[in-house]
Amino acid sequence: MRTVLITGASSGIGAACAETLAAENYRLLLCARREDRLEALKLNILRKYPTCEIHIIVLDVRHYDDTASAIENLPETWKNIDVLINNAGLSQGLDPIQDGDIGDWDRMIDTNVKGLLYITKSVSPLLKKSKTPHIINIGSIAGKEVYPNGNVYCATKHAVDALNKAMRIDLLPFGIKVTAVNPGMVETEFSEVRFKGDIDKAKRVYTGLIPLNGFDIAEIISFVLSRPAHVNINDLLVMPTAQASGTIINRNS
Ligand code: NDP
Ligand code: 8X3
Repeated sequence: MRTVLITGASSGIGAACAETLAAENYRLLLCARREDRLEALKLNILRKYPTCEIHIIVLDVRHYDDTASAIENLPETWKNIDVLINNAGLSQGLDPIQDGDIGDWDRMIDTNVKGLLYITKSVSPLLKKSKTPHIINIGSIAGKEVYPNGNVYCATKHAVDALNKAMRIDLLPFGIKVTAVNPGMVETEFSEVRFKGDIDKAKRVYTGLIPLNGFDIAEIISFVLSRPAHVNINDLLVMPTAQASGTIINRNS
């Protein structure tokens, strides 16, 4: 039975990964800041899969000391981590660079880049002991191209792209698989967070097309994780059929 640690498990792609991997007999370490959401997800999964083992980690990945000590203080039975899904992340604001909000920039850089690094550094020693170690980094189409007003969010996802390649090199001697999964538009709480609770504005992002949903991404991650030991998918870009690039979208599909 493999153990997976999922960051950003309280919502969207991370929550869908938790449910999908529970169905495949994974033991789940669920990490996010909102404990009530993680508890609700745990109950929901246990209703469907009563024998699933689940441990909750309430954590803000922006703080290195908290991250390191949360991993260090895991019960011994939860230290056999096989898979890390670096999914926690966010976008804040969609403004031209000259009007950008410093707080927004800090939150994105601290979460999407530094948080990903902190959790990876903390979990890597445990992954080295696994027979089937694998890190999945959730990047984005925003890590492959830059779109108007995407500036800092795009920069953080380009950093994830670079770190994915760097991890692949540095962790190669330990047999740790490293994969980037880069989605286009996925309807989650992402746009609500980007537009700071403006639900109408968030909904308009997905008007006139069928976006991806969290389970579309979770199924792909499940496929990536189920390849034979000698096969690694390095980098994967997935978009709704109605999306051709960060900005070219067919809204009448
Ligand atoms: P959601 O807003 O639905 O989920 C984001 C998750 O990240 C939440 O569980 C949130 O939990 C967690 N999170 C945010 N900040 C922190 C933090 N400081 N510490 C710990 N956890 C944190 O969005 P998505 O599911 O869409 O996003 C997941 C990932 O997918 C992100 O990295 C995003 O950039 C990426 N992505 C999303 C796309 C989309 O269109 N939706 C497309 C491409 C990539 P909590 O608030 O409880 O801490
Ligand atoms: C999220 C998708 O298109 O807003 O990473 O960059 S997008």
